[in-house]
Amino acid sequence: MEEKKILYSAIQPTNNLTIGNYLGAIKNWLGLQNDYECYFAIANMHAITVRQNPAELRQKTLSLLALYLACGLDAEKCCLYIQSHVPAHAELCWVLNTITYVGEMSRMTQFKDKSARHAENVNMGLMDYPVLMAADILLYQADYVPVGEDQRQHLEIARDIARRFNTVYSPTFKEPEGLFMKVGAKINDLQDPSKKMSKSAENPNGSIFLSDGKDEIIRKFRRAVTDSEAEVRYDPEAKPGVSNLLSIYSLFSGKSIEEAEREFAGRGYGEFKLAVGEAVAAKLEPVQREQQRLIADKDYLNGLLKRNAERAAFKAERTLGKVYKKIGFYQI
Ligand code: ATP
Ligand code: LTN
Repeated sequence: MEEKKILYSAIQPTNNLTIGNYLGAIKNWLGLQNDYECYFAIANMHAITVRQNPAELRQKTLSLLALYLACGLDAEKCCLYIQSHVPAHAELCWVLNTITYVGEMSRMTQFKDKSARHAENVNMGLMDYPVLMAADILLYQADYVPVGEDQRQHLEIARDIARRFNTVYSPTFKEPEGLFMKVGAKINDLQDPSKKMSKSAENPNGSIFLSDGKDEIIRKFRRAVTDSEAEVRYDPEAKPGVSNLLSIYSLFSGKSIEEAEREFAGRGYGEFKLAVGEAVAAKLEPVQREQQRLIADKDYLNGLLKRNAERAAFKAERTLGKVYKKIGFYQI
Protein backbone atom coordinates (compact mmCIF):
# COMPACT_ATOMS: atom_id res chain seq x y z
CA MET A 1 0.00 0.00 0.00
CA GLU A 2 1.26 3.44 -0.87
CA GLU A 3 2.08 5.57 2.16
CA LYS A 4 -0.20 8.51 2.76
CA LYS A 5 1.19 12.01 2.26
CA ILE A 6 1.47 14.11 5.39
CA LEU A 7 -0.67 17.15 6.10
CA TYR A 8 0.06 19.66 8.86
CA SER A 9 -1.74 22.75 10.07
CA ALA A 10 -2.51 24.65 13.26
CA ILE A 11 -4.59 27.46 14.70
CA GLN A 12 -3.81 29.67 17.68
CA PRO A 13 -6.20 29.41 20.62
CA THR A 14 -6.59 33.17 20.81
CA ASN A 15 -9.81 35.17 20.89
CA ASN A 16 -12.85 33.60 19.33
CA LEU A 17 -12.50 31.99 15.96
CA THR A 18 -14.26 33.63 13.03
CA ILE A 19 -15.89 32.18 9.95
CA GLY A 20 -12.64 33.27 8.23
CA ASN A 21 -10.72 30.70 10.25
CA TYR A 22 -13.40 28.13 9.54
CA LEU A 23 -13.59 28.71 5.78
CA GLY A 24 -9.88 29.40 5.26
CA ALA A 25 -8.63 26.53 7.38
CA ILE A 26 -10.84 24.01 9.21
CA LYS A 27 -13.37 23.46 6.42
CA ASN A 28 -10.61 22.44 4.03
CA TRP A 29 -9.11 20.09 6.55
CA LEU A 30 -12.41 18.21 6.71
CA GLY A 31 -12.20 17.29 3.04
CA LEU A 32 -8.56 16.21 3.33
CA GLN A 33 -8.61 14.09 6.49
CA ASN A 34 -9.48 10.87 4.68
CA ASP A 35 -6.65 10.99 2.20
CA TYR A 36 -3.69 12.18 4.26
CA GLU A 37 -1.90 11.44 7.49
CA CYS A 38 -3.06 14.55 9.33
CA TYR A 39 -1.65 16.54 12.23
CA PHE A 40 -3.70 19.52 13.42
CA ALA A 41 -2.22 21.39 16.32
CA ILE A 42 -3.45 23.99 18.75
CA ALA A 43 -0.66 26.56 18.58
CA ASN A 44 -0.56 27.80 22.17
CA MET A 45 3.17 28.57 21.94
CA HIS A 46 2.46 30.95 19.08
CA ALA A 47 -0.43 32.43 21.04
CA ILE A 48 1.78 33.78 23.84
CA THR A 49 3.73 36.00 21.42
CA VAL A 50 0.88 38.41 22.20
CA ARG A 51 0.00 38.85 25.88
CA GLN A 52 -2.67 36.36 26.97
CA ASN A 53 -4.67 35.95 30.13
CA PRO A 54 -3.49 32.54 31.49
CA ALA A 55 -6.90 31.29 32.64
CA GLU A 56 -8.44 32.28 29.34
CA LEU A 57 -5.66 30.70 27.31
CA ARG A 58 -6.22 27.43 29.16
CA GLN A 59 -9.95 27.55 28.55
CA LYS A 60 -9.62 28.57 24.90
CA THR A 61 -7.20 25.73 24.25
CA LEU A 62 -9.74 23.10 25.30
CA SER A 63 -12.49 24.96 23.56
CA LEU A 64 -10.52 24.92 20.28
CA LEU A 65 -10.03 21.17 20.57
CA ALA A 66 -13.78 20.76 21.11
CA LEU A 67 -14.37 22.99 18.10
CA TYR A 68 -12.08 20.91 15.88
CA LEU A 69 -14.13 17.84 16.78
CA ALA A 70 -17.49 19.63 16.57
CA CYS A 71 -16.66 20.85 13.07
CA GLY A 72 -16.20 17.26 12.00
CA LEU A 73 -12.52 16.43 12.36
CA ASP A 74 -12.36 12.75 13.19
CA ALA A 75 -10.27 11.93 16.26
CA GLU A 76 -9.59 8.49 14.81
CA LYS A 77 -8.13 9.86 11.61
CA CYS A 78 -6.32 13.04 12.64
CA CYS A 79 -3.78 13.66 15.34
CA LEU A 80 -5.27 16.65 17.19
CA TYR A 81 -2.83 17.86 19.81
CA ILE A 82 -1.49 20.80 21.78
CA GLN A 83 1.79 22.26 20.55
CA SER A 84 3.32 22.75 24.01
CA HIS A 85 2.78 19.04 24.77
CA VAL A 86 5.54 18.17 22.31
CA PRO A 87 8.85 19.70 23.49
CA ALA A 88 10.48 19.01 20.12
CA HIS A 89 8.78 22.12 18.68
CA ALA A 90 10.76 24.45 20.93
CA GLU A 91 13.91 22.37 20.48
CA LEU A 92 13.87 22.40 16.69
CA CYS A 93 12.93 26.07 16.70
CA TRP A 94 16.17 26.82 18.55
CA VAL A 95 18.26 25.01 15.96
CA LEU A 96 16.45 26.67 13.06
CA ASN A 97 17.00 30.06 14.68
CA THR A 98 20.68 29.61 14.01
CA ILE A 99 20.16 29.43 10.24
CA THR A 100 17.57 32.21 10.05
CA TYR A 101 18.50 35.86 9.67
CA VAL A 102 17.22 38.73 11.76
CA GLY A 103 16.82 40.79 8.60
CA GLU A 104 14.45 38.37 6.91
CA MET A 105 12.33 38.03 10.05
CA SER A 106 12.04 41.78 10.57
CA ARG A 107 10.66 42.12 7.03
CA MET A 108 7.76 39.71 7.53
CA THR A 109 4.39 41.36 6.98
CA GLN A 110 2.71 39.85 10.04
CA PHE A 111 5.61 40.86 12.27
CA LYS A 112 5.36 44.43 11.05
CA ASP A 113 1.57 44.48 11.52
CA LYS A 114 1.66 42.95 14.96
CA SER A 115 4.56 45.15 16.11
CA ALA A 116 2.51 48.18 15.14
CA ARG A 117 -0.58 46.85 16.91
CA HIS A 118 1.30 45.82 20.05
CA ALA A 119 3.97 48.50 20.15
CA GLU A 120 4.32 48.09 23.93
CA ASN A 121 5.27 44.43 23.56
CA VAL A 122 7.46 43.78 20.53
CA ASN A 123 9.03 40.69 22.05
CA MET A 124 11.56 38.23 20.62
CA GLY A 125 8.85 35.58 20.29
CA LEU A 126 6.83 37.77 17.97
CA MET A 127 9.79 38.05 15.65
CA ASP A 128 10.57 34.36 15.98
CA TYR A 129 6.99 33.34 15.19
CA PRO A 130 7.72 32.15 11.63
CA VAL A 131 10.68 30.04 12.77
CA LEU A 132 8.52 28.23 15.33
CA MET A 133 5.96 27.71 12.60
CA ALA A 134 8.66 26.28 10.33
CA ALA A 135 9.71 23.95 13.16
CA ASP A 136 6.08 22.77 13.55
CA ILE A 137 5.81 21.87 9.91
CA LEU A 138 9.27 20.43 9.34
CA LEU A 139 9.22 18.18 12.39
CA TYR A 140 6.42 16.15 10.84
CA GLN A 141 7.98 16.08 7.35
CA ALA A 142 4.72 17.55 6.06
CA ASP A 143 4.02 17.45 2.33
CA TYR A 144 1.15 19.91 2.48
CA VAL A 145 0.05 22.74 4.73
CA PRO A 146 -3.55 23.90 4.24
CA VAL A 147 -3.85 27.50 5.46
CA GLY A 148 -5.43 30.83 4.52
CA GLU A 149 -3.83 33.34 2.18
CA ASP A 150 -2.39 35.39 5.08
CA GLN A 151 0.01 32.52 5.86
CA ARG A 152 1.56 32.36 2.40
CA GLN A 153 4.65 34.33 3.40
CA HIS A 154 5.21 32.18 6.49
CA LEU A 155 5.05 29.10 4.35
CA GLU A 156 7.60 30.47 1.93
CA ILE A 157 9.97 31.06 4.83
CA ALA A 158 9.43 27.53 6.11
CA ARG A 159 10.43 26.26 2.67
CA ASP A 160 13.48 28.53 2.59
CA ILE A 161 14.57 27.35 6.02
CA ALA A 162 14.15 23.69 5.03
CA ARG A 163 16.16 24.21 1.87
CA ARG A 164 18.88 26.08 3.72
CA PHE A 165 19.26 23.37 6.35
CA ASN A 166 19.34 20.68 3.66
CA THR A 167 22.07 22.58 1.83
CA VAL A 168 24.22 23.48 4.84
CA TYR A 169 24.05 19.97 6.32
CA SER A 170 22.47 17.28 4.13
CA PRO A 171 18.95 16.46 2.95
CA THR A 172 16.85 16.20 6.12
CA PHE A 173 13.58 18.05 5.69
CA LYS A 174 10.86 17.74 3.12
CA GLU A 175 9.99 21.09 1.52
CA PRO A 176 6.34 21.64 2.40
CA GLU A 177 3.80 23.03 -0.03
CA GLY A 178 0.98 25.38 0.93
CA LEU A 179 -2.58 24.41 0.04
CA PHE A 180 -4.77 27.44 -0.56
CA MET A 181 -8.37 27.24 -1.60
CA LYS A 182 -9.63 29.24 -4.56
CA VAL A 183 -12.66 30.53 -2.68
CA GLY A 184 -12.42 31.03 1.06
CA ALA A 185 -8.67 31.49 1.44
CA LYS A 186 -9.34 35.12 2.28
CA ILE A 187 -12.63 36.10 3.86
CA ASN A 188 -12.81 39.83 4.40
CA ASP A 189 -14.08 42.06 7.17
CA LEU A 190 -17.79 42.86 6.84
CA GLN A 191 -17.26 46.50 7.79
CA ASP A 192 -14.08 47.01 5.76
CA PRO A 193 -13.93 44.52 2.88
CA SER A 194 -10.38 45.60 2.02
CA LYS A 195 -9.10 43.89 5.20
CA LYS A 196 -9.12 40.21 6.16
CA MET A 197 -11.69 39.15 8.72
CA SER A 198 -9.70 38.69 11.90
CA LYS A 199 -10.36 37.32 15.33
CA SER A 200 -8.52 40.27 16.82
CA ALA A 201 -10.22 43.02 14.80
CA GLU A 202 -11.05 46.24 16.62
CA ASN A 203 -14.62 46.40 15.34
CA PRO A 204 -16.46 43.20 16.30
CA ASN A 205 -19.22 44.00 13.79
CA GLY A 206 -16.81 43.16 10.97
CA SER A 207 -16.28 39.57 12.11
CA ILE A 208 -18.71 36.69 12.47
CA PHE A 209 -17.51 34.59 15.37
CA LEU A 210 -18.19 30.87 15.41
CA SER A 211 -19.75 31.44 18.83
CA ASP A 212 -22.24 34.11 17.62
CA GLY A 213 -25.96 33.35 17.99
CA LYS A 214 -28.41 33.55 15.09
CA ASP A 215 -29.72 37.06 15.87
CA GLU A 216 -26.19 38.40 16.20
CA ILE A 217 -25.17 36.82 12.91
CA ILE A 218 -28.16 38.22 11.03
CA ARG A 219 -27.65 41.66 12.58
CA LYS A 220 -23.99 41.75 11.49
CA PHE A 221 -24.74 40.65 7.94
CA ARG A 222 -27.54 43.23 7.71
CA ARG A 223 -24.99 45.95 8.54
CA ALA A 224 -22.32 44.61 6.19
CA VAL A 225 -20.81 47.23 3.88
CA THR A 226 -21.77 46.75 0.22
CA ASP A 227 -22.00 49.37 -2.56
CA SER A 228 -24.48 51.75 -4.13
CA GLU A 229 -25.60 49.43 -6.92
CA ALA A 230 -28.25 46.82 -6.29
CA GLU A 231 -26.82 43.89 -8.21
CA VAL A 232 -25.64 40.70 -6.55
CA ARG A 233 -22.65 40.04 -8.78
CA TYR A 234 -19.20 38.55 -8.08
CA ASP A 235 -16.53 41.13 -8.88
CA PRO A 236 -13.94 41.41 -6.11
CA GLU A 237 -12.31 44.52 -7.65
CA ALA A 238 -15.39 46.62 -8.22
CA LYS A 239 -17.68 45.08 -5.60
CA PRO A 240 -15.52 43.79 -2.71
CA GLY A 241 -18.31 43.77 -0.12
CA VAL A 242 -20.87 41.90 -2.19
CA SER A 243 -18.25 39.48 -3.55
CA ASN A 244 -17.15 38.65 -0.01
CA LEU A 245 -20.76 37.92 0.96
CA LEU A 246 -21.16 35.77 -2.14
CA SER A 247 -18.08 33.73 -1.22
CA ILE A 248 -19.41 33.23 2.30
CA TYR A 249 -22.84 32.27 1.02
CA SER A 250 -21.44 29.89 -1.54
CA LEU A 251 -19.21 28.10 0.98
CA PHE A 252 -21.90 27.80 3.63
CA SER A 253 -24.73 26.79 1.30
CA GLY A 254 -22.71 24.51 -0.96
CA LYS A 255 -23.98 26.38 -4.04
CA SER A 256 -21.56 27.73 -6.63
CA ILE A 257 -21.02 31.48 -6.98
CA GLU A 258 -22.88 31.43 -10.32
CA GLU A 259 -25.83 29.62 -8.80
CA ALA A 260 -25.93 32.16 -6.00
CA GLU A 261 -25.80 35.08 -8.46
CA ARG A 262 -28.74 33.57 -10.34
CA GLU A 263 -30.67 32.95 -7.14
CA PHE A 264 -30.48 36.63 -6.20
CA ALA A 265 -30.79 38.19 -9.65
CA GLY A 266 -33.26 41.06 -9.50
CA ARG A 267 -33.55 40.84 -5.71
CA GLY A 268 -32.28 43.54 -3.35
CA TYR A 269 -29.27 43.45 -1.03
CA GLY A 270 -31.62 43.25 1.98
CA GLU A 271 -32.97 39.87 0.98
CA PHE A 272 -29.52 38.64 -0.05
CA LYS A 273 -27.93 39.60 3.27
CA LEU A 274 -30.69 37.89 5.20
CA ALA A 275 -30.19 34.69 3.21
CA VAL A 276 -26.43 34.78 3.89
CA GLY A 277 -27.08 35.23 7.61
CA GLU A 278 -29.55 32.38 7.70
CA ALA A 279 -27.26 30.01 5.81
CA VAL A 280 -24.37 30.75 8.18
CA ALA A 281 -26.49 30.48 11.34
CA ALA A 282 -28.01 27.19 10.23
CA LYS A 283 -24.56 25.66 9.81
CA LEU A 284 -23.11 27.05 13.02
CA GLU A 285 -25.91 26.13 15.41
CA PRO A 286 -25.28 22.37 15.52
CA VAL A 287 -21.50 22.96 15.68
CA GLN A 288 -21.96 25.17 18.74
CA ARG A 289 -24.18 22.62 20.44
CA GLU A 290 -21.71 19.81 19.83
CA GLN A 291 -18.81 21.96 21.00
CA GLN A 292 -20.57 22.67 24.31
CA ARG A 293 -21.35 18.99 24.79
CA LEU A 294 -17.69 18.08 24.24
CA ILE A 295 -16.30 20.79 26.52
CA ALA A 296 -18.34 19.26 29.32
CA ASP A 297 -16.68 15.89 28.69
CA LYS A 298 -13.26 16.80 29.94
CA ASP A 299 -12.15 13.23 30.63
CA TYR A 300 -12.67 12.31 27.01
CA LEU A 301 -10.78 15.38 25.78
CA ASN A 302 -7.90 14.86 28.20
CA GLY A 303 -7.56 11.21 27.22
CA LEU A 304 -7.45 12.14 23.59
CA LEU A 305 -4.84 14.84 24.19
CA LYS A 306 -2.63 12.48 26.11
CA ARG A 307 -2.68 9.79 23.40
CA ASN A 308 -2.11 12.31 20.64
CA ALA A 309 0.73 14.09 22.43
CA GLU A 310 2.55 10.76 22.55
CA ARG A 311 1.85 10.00 18.94
CA ALA A 312 2.96 13.45 17.77
CA ALA A 313 6.06 13.39 19.96
CA PHE A 314 7.10 10.03 18.53
CA LYS A 315 7.02 11.38 15.00
CA ALA A 316 8.62 14.70 15.94
CA GLU A 317 11.46 13.16 17.91
CA ARG A 318 12.55 11.07 14.97
CA THR A 319 13.16 14.20 12.94
CA LEU A 320 14.75 16.03 15.86
CA GLY A 321 17.11 13.10 16.45
CA LYS A 322 18.31 13.29 12.85
CA VAL A 323 18.81 17.03 13.14
CA TYR A 324 20.84 16.76 16.34
CA LYS A 325 23.05 14.17 14.74
CA LYS A 326 23.68 16.25 11.64
CA ILE A 327 24.53 19.43 13.47
CA GLY A 328 27.03 17.63 15.69
CA PHE A 329 25.27 17.40 19.03
CA TYR A 330 27.05 14.68 21.00
CA GLN A 331 24.72 11.74 21.56
CA ILE A 332 25.02 8.83 24.00
P1 ATP B 1 -5.36 36.97 14.35
O1 ATP B 1 -6.23 37.69 13.39
O2 ATP B 1 -5.81 37.07 15.76
O3 ATP B 1 -3.91 37.18 14.13
P2 ATP B 1 -6.10 34.77 12.76
O4 ATP B 1 -7.56 35.02 12.64
O5 ATP B 1 -5.22 35.04 11.61
O6 ATP B 1 -5.56 35.47 14.07
P3 ATP B 1 -4.80 32.27 13.20
O7 ATP B 1 -4.86 31.36 14.36
O8 ATP B 1 -3.58 33.06 13.07
O9 ATP B 1 -5.99 33.26 13.23
O10 ATP B 1 -5.10 31.51 11.84
C1 ATP B 1 -5.75 30.29 11.74
C2 ATP B 1 -6.04 29.92 10.31
O11 ATP B 1 -7.12 30.69 9.80
C3 ATP B 1 -4.89 30.15 9.32
O12 ATP B 1 -4.83 29.08 8.42
C4 ATP B 1 -5.28 31.40 8.61
O13 ATP B 1 -4.73 31.47 7.33
C5 ATP B 1 -6.79 31.25 8.56
N1 ATP B 1 -7.46 32.54 8.44
C6 ATP B 1 -7.44 33.53 9.35
N2 ATP B 1 -8.19 34.57 8.94
C7 ATP B 1 -8.71 34.22 7.74
C8 ATP B 1 -9.57 34.87 6.80
N3 ATP B 1 -10.07 36.08 7.03
N4 ATP B 1 -9.90 34.22 5.65
C9 ATP B 1 -9.42 32.97 5.41
N5 ATP B 1 -8.60 32.31 6.26
C10 ATP B 1 -8.24 32.91 7.41
N1 LTN C 1 0.69 30.92 12.28
C1 LTN C 1 -0.44 30.13 11.91
C2 LTN C 1 -0.78 29.07 12.92
C3 LTN C 1 0.24 28.03 12.82
C4 LTN C 1 0.44 27.12 11.74
C5 LTN C 1 1.53 26.31 12.11
C6 LTN C 1 -0.21 26.93 10.52
C7 LTN C 1 1.18 27.73 13.76
N2 LTN C 1 1.95 26.72 13.34
C8 LTN C 1 1.99 25.32 11.25
C9 LTN C 1 0.27 25.92 9.68
C10 LTN C 1 1.35 25.14 10.05
C11 LTN C 1 -1.61 31.01 11.67
O1 LTN C 1 -2.47 30.56 11.01
N3 LTN C 1 -1.63 32.18 12.16
